This record gives sequence, structure tokens and C-alpha cells, in this order.
Amino acid sequence: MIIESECCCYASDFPTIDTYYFTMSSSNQNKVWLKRPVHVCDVPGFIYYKEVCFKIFEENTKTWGDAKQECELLGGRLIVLNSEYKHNTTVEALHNFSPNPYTGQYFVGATDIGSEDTWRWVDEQSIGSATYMKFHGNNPNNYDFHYPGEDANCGVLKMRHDGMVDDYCLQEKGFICEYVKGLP
Ligand SMILES: [Ca+2]
Ligand SMILES: [Ca+2]
Repeated sequence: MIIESECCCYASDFPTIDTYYFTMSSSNQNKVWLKRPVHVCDVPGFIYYKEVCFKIFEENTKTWGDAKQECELLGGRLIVLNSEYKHNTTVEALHNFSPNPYTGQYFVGATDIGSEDTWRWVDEQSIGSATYMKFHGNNPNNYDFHYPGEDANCGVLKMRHDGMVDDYCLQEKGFICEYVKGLP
């Protein structure tokens, strides 16, 4: 199903997200705004993009634990970026759909709660380096600049870096849910 930007469903689901994007013209370097059709998933409010059904929570910020619960209440989970393809696809989608495509930061489904420096995705029993997980720079360093002295046990995807950092879990941030068919 394709819904154009005028559709009431899209507008009510994502009141803060502009349905237009710009691209740079190779000839004159001017910004050209284009109308973009939005492909939606089977579940209300989720956008389909290259095999990923995701929903951005931008203004309704939550702690990591509450964000995880919110995603599960919707029948999904905090997004799991356990492959290079999934990570890059999600970054690309956020550059297209996020209201803050280059400054946004979102909780995702990565944590080392329970065992310091043993990172896992929320969907998996397997832990540690066996799983793809793309951190930025010297992260994970169990340090959050804004919360020195607190553990940093929750993954945040920062659009500025196109990668993940570990931050303090009990602060409130935007987050990304995904819907995967077959999940309970
Ligand atoms: Ca940690
Ligand atoms: Ca950190």
C-alpha cells in the first residue's frame, strides 16, 4: 500500500515528520524538494523501508526500559541492528524519515545491563562479539558525557555519527521500534 503525503493516516501518525525531502541537484547544487510516497507496514504507524518496518518516536521520549516496553506493547521490539545491512538500511531510513536526520539520537535494542561490557540485542540469547553491533569511536566505554558517574548500559543510535554509543539508560530519549512478523 502506498499513501501519499496528503493522507490523513500518515499525517495523524507522524505529525512532526515532513513528508517531503530534499536532494541536491548535480547540475546546480540547488535543493529540490520532492514529494515522497510512504510505504506503510501491516501494523498501524509503521513505515516500510527495504525490509524494515520501523516507527520513530521523536517527541514522546522515554527511558530505555520504558521504550522497550512501549515497542513490545505495539507487538514489536526496540530495533535490532545485528547486521551491516540492517544497520545501514536503518541509518538510511532515518536520514530520509527522521525529523532530525543528522542530529537525532534514539534508543535501540542493545544493552549490557546485567553483565558489564557483555553487549546483546534484545531479541537474542546469544551475547558478546558473535553478534554484529556497530559502535562509534571509542564506544562502548560505559560513559555518558551528560551523566558522569553513572553506568552507560544502553545503545543509542546517533545520526551525527551513523553509529551507536552507550549512554545512561534512565534518561529519556527518542527511540525506534521495529515490527517483525512472527514475533509474539
Ligand atoms: Ca555498560
Ligand atoms: Ca559512551
